[in-house]
Amino acid sequence: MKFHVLTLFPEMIRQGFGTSVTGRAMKNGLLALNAVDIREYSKDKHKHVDDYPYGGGAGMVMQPEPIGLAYADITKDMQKKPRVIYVTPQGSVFRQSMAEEFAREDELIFLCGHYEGVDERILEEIVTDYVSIGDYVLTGGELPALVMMDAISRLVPGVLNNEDSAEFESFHDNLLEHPHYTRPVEYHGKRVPDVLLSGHHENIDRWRREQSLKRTLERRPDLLETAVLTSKDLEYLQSLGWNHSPVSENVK
Ligand code: 9D3
Repeated sequence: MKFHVLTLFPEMIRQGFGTSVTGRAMKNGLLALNAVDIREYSKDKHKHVDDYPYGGGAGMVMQPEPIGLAYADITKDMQKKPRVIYVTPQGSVFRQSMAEEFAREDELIFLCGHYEGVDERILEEIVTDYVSIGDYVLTGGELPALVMMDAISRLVPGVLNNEDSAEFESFHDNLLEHPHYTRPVEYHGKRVPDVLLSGHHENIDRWRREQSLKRTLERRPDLLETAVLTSKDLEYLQSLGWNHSPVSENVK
């Protein structure tokens, strides 16, 4: 997977992506990053890339020409037009299913906006997907681009070690994970739950399942709407006071 990022802050993208798992995958040749400074495509003697909005109003708008030239340069040797993701608060909210879809591409282009926005004409010309990471206001699109690239990268075959990739392939029934414990057996007066030390695997599995259910009910009750639940699970949830009539297809 090759990521191209059109940005005014290429160093932020390189720093963020070059560390940890994605950095290692770049060294292994599984991932590649081309962080492109839009300012380098400005024809202005002061390297301006923005101007006042037609019609008036606050702030500045990124001009179409530098972005168009940077895009032309990136795509000049490509066989087909790549998907171009404009990261914007006005986009669809990024989901795991979108990460899975984007991970099937060979190359992706991210466009990061700054100022009040980007001239609509270049967006109409090159953008294929408008994507946000959620309903909060950030200072720019660089962190959202990094978030999406991280989520996409771990789905590229070979990027994760075998242990972690086997884990995400296993089916979790759309529930949150149970709590985890390691040594010591007592920390600040709190003991590891006895069941985990018992060696009784059936009891351990049931305890973990119940912890997952309890945690999901407390923290993400919305997930229970689409969770895959057994009749035993339903009984346990009802003992916690959950009242919801499930859709029969989701009952295991
Ligand atoms: C000043 C007008 N703003 C309306 C709230 C527009 C605005 C544009 C661009 C506000 C913030 C930004 C910078 N953010 C992004 O480019 C961005 C973003 C975000 O802020 N939150 C969640 N996802 C994304 S994707 C890109």
